[in-house]
Amino acid sequence: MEKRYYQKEIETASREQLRAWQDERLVKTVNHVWTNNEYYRNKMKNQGVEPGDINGVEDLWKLPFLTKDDLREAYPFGLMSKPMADCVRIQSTSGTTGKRVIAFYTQHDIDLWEDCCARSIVAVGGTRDDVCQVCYGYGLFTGGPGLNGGSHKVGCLTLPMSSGNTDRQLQFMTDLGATIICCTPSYAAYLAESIEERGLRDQIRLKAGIFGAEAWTEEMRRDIENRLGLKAYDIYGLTEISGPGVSFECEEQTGMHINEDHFYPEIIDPKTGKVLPMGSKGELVFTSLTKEAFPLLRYRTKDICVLSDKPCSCGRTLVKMSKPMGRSDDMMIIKGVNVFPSQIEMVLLNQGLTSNYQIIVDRKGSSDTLEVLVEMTPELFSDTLGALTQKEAQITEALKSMLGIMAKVTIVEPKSIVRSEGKAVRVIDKRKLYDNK
Ligand code: DLL
Repeated sequence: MEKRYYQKEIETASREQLRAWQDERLVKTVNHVWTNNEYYRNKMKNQGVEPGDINGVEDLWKLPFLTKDDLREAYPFGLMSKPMADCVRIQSTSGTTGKRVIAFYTQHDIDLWEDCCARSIVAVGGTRDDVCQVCYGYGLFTGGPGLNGGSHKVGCLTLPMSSGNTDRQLQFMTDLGATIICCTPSYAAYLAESIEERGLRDQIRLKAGIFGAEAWTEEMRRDIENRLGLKAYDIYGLTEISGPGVSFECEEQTGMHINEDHFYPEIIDPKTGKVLPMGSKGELVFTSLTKEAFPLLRYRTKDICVLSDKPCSCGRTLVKMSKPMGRSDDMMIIKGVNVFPSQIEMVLLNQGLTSNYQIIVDRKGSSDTLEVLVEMTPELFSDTLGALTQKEAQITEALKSMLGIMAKVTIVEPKSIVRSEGKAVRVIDKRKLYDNK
């Protein structure tokens, strides 16, 4: 693929230049929040730190962390750092794990966020000749608006589909010859299935997919690439920090380049808060360097990953983050063992099954139980009952060697697991019901 960048001078800048931008922008951001935001000023005072103590990113450790609890406490306006009159938009999280987070944007904030999304589209080969179908949700969710703005900036013909209505998605995809698709990986898998069922594979022109907003494995990447005949690229982001495009994958497909001129990353030990050296696994923390309305300093994402500053063949000098290995939130402790849904997904796909699965965790007496429901594939459908039982036993064995604990595996009928149009809900943890009582 021809090497192309949306903002070459930034994406391929020397590390010294990047550091100079980061230092300067951090100092500016710290002064901005100190002057314009009481919540921050108090937080910094409590930590005994003043703007004069921060001369660059080497002083970042002096600043307090910010967590989702701060965002809840300051809800809705407490972390807004520009007058309401300067803000032009909000976006919000779905609020599944508590109160919603509302993020505010000035026009300048939106402009820079859309640049980040444009970098991702160009990195997957997007140009003004492309037709970009955006099927992330529009509205409060950042996925649709972010990629929509990025697609405009690149000059693609943008199809603002939003999520759902699969028949309409496929009609536009085929009639208009979409070449790039943006959606969650679970919805991409569902679209692939629907295309196979309708016999539309020959009419699909997709060359690249920009998939993110939820955890997905390399196995799932290969599955989607084979079934949709495209290259599948990862994109990461979170509402608090702006939305999609905090980091994005390039042609190497080995991790996501962080837009470090806007977001400064740190990896910390989630237990002690200690900053860990490059290459260590830990919790990702971001400091926004250019945001005006809703700047966040040292925001703990709860996403566990590894950073890498190894040179990339694409020519970008921006450090890369690995796929998040699950959120510290997502991690289940079952029978005392740490289990991530992604480990289960990896086993299922390696066993020739699909990503149509569900994990049910429960408690019988004082003991935890783990049940995995996975849908039959067409090949298994024709098998005898004996063969199915054998397959279940094989999966149970593979899960045991991956996780170290026993799971009850049931192969269920095709289409019996609900398909997702946005972020898939893979885990039902019934234990939470008892704990919340
Ligand atoms: O999911 C923003 C987004 C939209 C990203 C579209 C990519 C594409 P939130 O709803 O605030 O924002 O959820 C943020 O989703 O902290 C991660 O745990 C998870 N996440 C996002 N991207 C990825 C990814 C959007 N590529 C939370 N891989 C984050 C794994 C992801 N997890």
